[in-house]
Amino acid sequence: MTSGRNTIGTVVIGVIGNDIHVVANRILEMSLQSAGFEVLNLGTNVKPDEFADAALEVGAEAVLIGSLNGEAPHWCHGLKARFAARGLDHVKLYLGGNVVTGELPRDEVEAMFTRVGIDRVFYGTTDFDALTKTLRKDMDGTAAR
Ligand code: B12
Repeated sequence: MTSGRNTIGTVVIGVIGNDIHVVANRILEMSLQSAGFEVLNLGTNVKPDEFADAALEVGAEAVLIGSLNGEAPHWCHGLKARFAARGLDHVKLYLGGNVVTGELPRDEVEAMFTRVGIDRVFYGTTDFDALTKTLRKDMDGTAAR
């Protein structure tokens, strides 16, 4: 984690489940740090409770979850409740990557995950600059739903 001074907010990132794809996770960490966020990177193979525990520990305003191996529907089920159980309903949950197996229409994928409490779904190739802009707006309360 970087030094806590002069940052615009704290976020937790990681790759959920039994997922070892690490490349985007490292790039995302660097993008967020250079955009001015304080980042706790949990790395790969992160279980749902570990995300929630880490968010509680560092007072994160958002948790950015990667999933590349197609298992996101399984791992995201019940995720929001784990945050709620720790009094973290306000924490924004972002999900990105190859979040389903194979390819599905984007709106179908977004609906699948918003139904289980994910606030922002980024399906497939993602512009991390655009992502950090959305994150910034979510943190200062000016984002559109
Ligand atoms: C390298 C690689 C591996 C390496 C991983 C090495 C490592 N430690 O990282 C190895 C060989 C180990 C591997 C293993 C497996 N892999 Co693999 N792998 C890839 C590959 C070729 C490249 C991934 C990569 O690094 N891309 C570069 C990064 C920068 O791009 P990216 O990961 O796509 O990330 C972008 C977006 O997804 C998004 N994004 C990613 N993370 C996040 C997070 C957030 C918060 C946000 C907002 C956005 C976001 O933004 C990024 C920039 O656009 C892809 C195919 C491909 N060409 O994409 C398959 C791929 C991801 N693998 C796949 C699979 C199935 C597997 C295995 C299950 C194969 C197997 N049967 O064993 C295992 C998984 C084992 C496990 N436990 O997870 C599938 C997933 C299929 C799906 N989801 O439908 C893919 C898509 C290949 C395919 N076409 O079938 N893999």
